Amino acid sequence: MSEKYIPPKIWVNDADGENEWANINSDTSGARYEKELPVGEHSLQLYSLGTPNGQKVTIMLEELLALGIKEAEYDAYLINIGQAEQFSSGFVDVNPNSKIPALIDKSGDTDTNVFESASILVHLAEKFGHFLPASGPARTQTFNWLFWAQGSAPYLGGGFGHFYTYADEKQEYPINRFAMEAKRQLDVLDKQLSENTYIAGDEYSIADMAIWPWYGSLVLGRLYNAAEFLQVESYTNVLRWANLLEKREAVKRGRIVNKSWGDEWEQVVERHSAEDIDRALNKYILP
Ligand SMILES: N[C@@H](CCC(=O)N[C@@H](CS)C(=O)NCC(=O)O)C(=O)O
Repeated sequence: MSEKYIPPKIWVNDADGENEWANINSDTSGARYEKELPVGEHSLQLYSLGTPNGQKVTIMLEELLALGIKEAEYDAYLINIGQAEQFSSGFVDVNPNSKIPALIDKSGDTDTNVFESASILVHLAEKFGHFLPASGPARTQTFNWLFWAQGSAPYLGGGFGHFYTYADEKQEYPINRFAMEAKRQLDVLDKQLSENTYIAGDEYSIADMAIWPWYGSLVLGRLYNAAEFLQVESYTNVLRWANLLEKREAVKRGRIVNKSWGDEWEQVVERHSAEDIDRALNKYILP
């Protein structure tokens, strides 16, 4: 444990150290350099990375394509956040918050920039009329759980994941605090899924797509290598649901888009057509 920290009267940014993010994080926003984003041929242009927040959107796009909606074709470009690509002038024009995922919808008279993963999910759901009930209690339930995901996952990612996996030094206090919260959240989901097939009820929705990449991946042992630490096997309903979604073709496809790490078959660094994903999946070798 480091020596006792006493906050100074005024905070100053003296972040340094071995942590790879120390030189990327900053206390100011906005573009750090001039560079335009590439633009492909489809009307939906996605700028993202295959992290859970990125996967939400590519799963949704693949689900729409699986329904035969050709207008959901998209170009997905990689934004390497470790190389500060989220701070290019082009990316900041699409998302002033400099975080993936970000989308440009070019199908209208003027281009629409859409940022925040939940906003992108709602935009696509409303544009194509799928995965978000049009009205009534089912729509409210879907929003309840969609917003739950947006409010809760930062405690799992920025809280638990950061201190358990990424921080230079393992510290008991934050790991305890966020492990407690991550387990509480899993328990919330487990109770909800004990009475419902999907998160918001009987129907698969954008709430499932927002929650699965975080909590599904966690219980399937793919996130932070923390399955044993958090005893994820005790959340049997979350596991049942995570496996149910895992079997969906669109989930298999969407979760590997804009991924530049892992096994060869799960890396689709850029996606411009269905073949880009097919090619990667064909490299999958059964264990
Ligand atoms: N609330 C945002 C969170 C997005 C987010 O945190 N993205 C991370 C990657 S998962 C990012 O781009 N981080 C880069 C940075 O913080 O500089 C959303 O849901 O879209």
